[in-house]
Amino acid sequence: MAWMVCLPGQSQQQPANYDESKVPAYTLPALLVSNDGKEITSARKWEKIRRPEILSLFSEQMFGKFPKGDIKTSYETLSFDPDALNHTAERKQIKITFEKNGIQHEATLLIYYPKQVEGKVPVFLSYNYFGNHTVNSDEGIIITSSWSRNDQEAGVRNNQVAEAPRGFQSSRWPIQKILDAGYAVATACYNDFFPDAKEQTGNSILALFGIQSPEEIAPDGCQAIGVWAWGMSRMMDYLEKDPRIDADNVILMGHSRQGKAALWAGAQDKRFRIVISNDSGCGGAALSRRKFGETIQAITNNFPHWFCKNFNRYRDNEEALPFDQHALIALIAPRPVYVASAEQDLWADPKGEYLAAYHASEVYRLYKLNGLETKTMPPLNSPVMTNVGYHIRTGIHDVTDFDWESYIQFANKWLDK
Ligand code: GTR
Repeated sequence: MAWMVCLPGQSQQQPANYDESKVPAYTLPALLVSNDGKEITSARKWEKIRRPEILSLFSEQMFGKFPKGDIKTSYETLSFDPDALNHTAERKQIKITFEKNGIQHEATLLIYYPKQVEGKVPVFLSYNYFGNHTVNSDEGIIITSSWSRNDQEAGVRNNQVAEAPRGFQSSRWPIQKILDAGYAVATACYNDFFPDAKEQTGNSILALFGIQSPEEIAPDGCQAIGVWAWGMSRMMDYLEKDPRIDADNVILMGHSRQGKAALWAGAQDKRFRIVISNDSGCGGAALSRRKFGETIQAITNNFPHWFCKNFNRYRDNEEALPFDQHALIALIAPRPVYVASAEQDLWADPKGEYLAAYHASEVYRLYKLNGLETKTMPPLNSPVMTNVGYHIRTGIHDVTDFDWESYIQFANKWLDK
């Protein structure tokens, strides 16, 4: 079946550890001690001293910096249907054009608004993997990206390859359920910003800065994840201008590699009111030092175009990292954050995801907010909904109705509605 999504782990060459007893002993870098040894005892000190330190470490050592310089952005409404999805939704599609140095780059944003709610609505914002038309079989969705992982392997782009079938990702996008709960849904294909393959730098947003290949990127310059995170903020820029969107209540959700990008975007851009990491694993919510499942060695081998080159320093050298992924989650405080794992998704290290969220909770407590209280993971399918939310559900690496139902419940609980 040509359109089967490759399960994580299938393409790895390195043997992975799945034995809890072989997890090395490790010490996490302290969240509440500054680089020069000062104790961080208040939310104010966290925001003034420690948060900026951690943010620059992630940007210099892991995700990389987005290039400096203005980009001209314009928006064009490609279509508006006041009566979509069996009269339950309005559908809008917007072309966002980025321009610099005479080069243009486009992304297409698809938004469904719940018709039963008048005025401004909160929104779930999330990238899709295979093109907007794959999230629902709605014939009105403009085909945007024909990139697939298969195409990525082949290294060919648009038009030259078959399009992903309309609606084939709809099990991951219960749009009706989200609309019924009173939320809008906004999505664009992540390949619009950086096609997810090696050697695609020249087809990414980085080309606007004259960058055509990885060789032209500085050791602390961003690649795909940095660009995807940047793109999430650019979609947020549009949502802020949309009269139907309550831009104070934008929930950013990302699955897997996009979950890594969502955490990074949420860490940098405080406009995101809630951030959700679905099965984000290594380089996302999972602690690197556990070396359980996917490791820095494996991820940087398989995906050399995701992180900045400095991150290669930590291949099989996790102890040297000046942070671990609990610090990434902590950067989202005091905004609610939700980390979700799947029982069979061992490649993403569910326990490492839980522990990172648990350790990040320390920063939430500085704000007098509740986080995860215990190192023991909750039972299967039993979400914890403190300011740091968490669940581990039965099943594989995926996005399911259970995940979405939990995210809706979490948003209902924490948004100013
Ligand atoms: C895997 C990768 C993971 C995860 C996943 C996905 O191949 O090793 O880090 O991001 O893909 O994005 O589905």
